[in-house]
Amino acid sequence: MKNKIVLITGATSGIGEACAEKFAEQGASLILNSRNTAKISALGKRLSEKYKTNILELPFDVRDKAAATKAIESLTEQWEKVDILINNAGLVIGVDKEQNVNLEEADVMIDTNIKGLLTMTRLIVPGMIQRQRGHIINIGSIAGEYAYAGGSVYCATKAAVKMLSDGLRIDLVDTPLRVTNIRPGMVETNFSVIRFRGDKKKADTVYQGMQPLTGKDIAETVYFAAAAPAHVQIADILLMPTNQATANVVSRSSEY
Ligand code: NDP
Ligand code: 8X3
Repeated sequence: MKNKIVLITGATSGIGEACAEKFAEQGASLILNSRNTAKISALGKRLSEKYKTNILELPFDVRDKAAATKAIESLTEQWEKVDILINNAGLVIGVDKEQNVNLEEADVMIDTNIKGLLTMTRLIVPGMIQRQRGHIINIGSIAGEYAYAGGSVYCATKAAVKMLSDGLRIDLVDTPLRVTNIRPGMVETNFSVIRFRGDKKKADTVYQGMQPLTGKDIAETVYFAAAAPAHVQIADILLMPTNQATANVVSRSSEY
């Protein structure tokens, strides 16, 4: 991964942070994004000291098209040739039934998980085509395949990520660019804390009696796809804990 530039959205927590660690360890230069400037700086400092790798801090909200455009247009020659875009920023809020959903919260999920991902793709991929080099790795979800109670808006956004990934792969078929959709099942990160609007106790119950995946497990899979030889396109990976079978079929009987 030496000399590769990797842009990670949502890099300051969970899966994004684990990807940042993995790619830094492998010598890539990193562009770190999320909305939290202080967290980006702390992560950037930690990774550059530990791995002596180049880091660019690029805070913005992926929902804000103008801010995203300004940030990408501000990239200097050293940073503008992004090799790998990891579209990871995303979230779920609430477990409300579809008929009771808070429409503002639904907008946040749709604007982040679908429109933010599309904005980043639109801003980065034309340059990759010009350079005839690049890999777009979208973080989808098992939730894009199976709807579950109280999750329909989130599930719909991740179904959209699958279609945006498949569609982009078709649109880039005559180029050397690759598109990967990574679809994790349950991963213990800050994800469920956000889902339960900051209630950590409730979030912990999601993973009780079973061993969830970690951000590191997903980062290893993302790296596997990124490190495959140029003629190999890992199109889609569904991975989940051993005791999970669908989005909501989980065995909690195991002794973990
Ligand atoms: P975390 O909550 O731990 O991390 C989410 C990251 O996204 C944070 O860095 C957050 O930082 C950032 N983020 C959120 N909104 C925005 C925004 N508008 N603009 C820029 N950055 C943003 O969750 P995960 O690591 O679990 O989630 C990462 C991805 O993985 C998401 O797309 C999620 O849907 C997906 N996923 C998660 C699974 C799980 O079980 N955890 C399973 C399957 C998929 P900040 O809020 O500071 O901006
Ligand atoms: C997160 C996975 O199915 O637990 O994308 O909501 S799920």
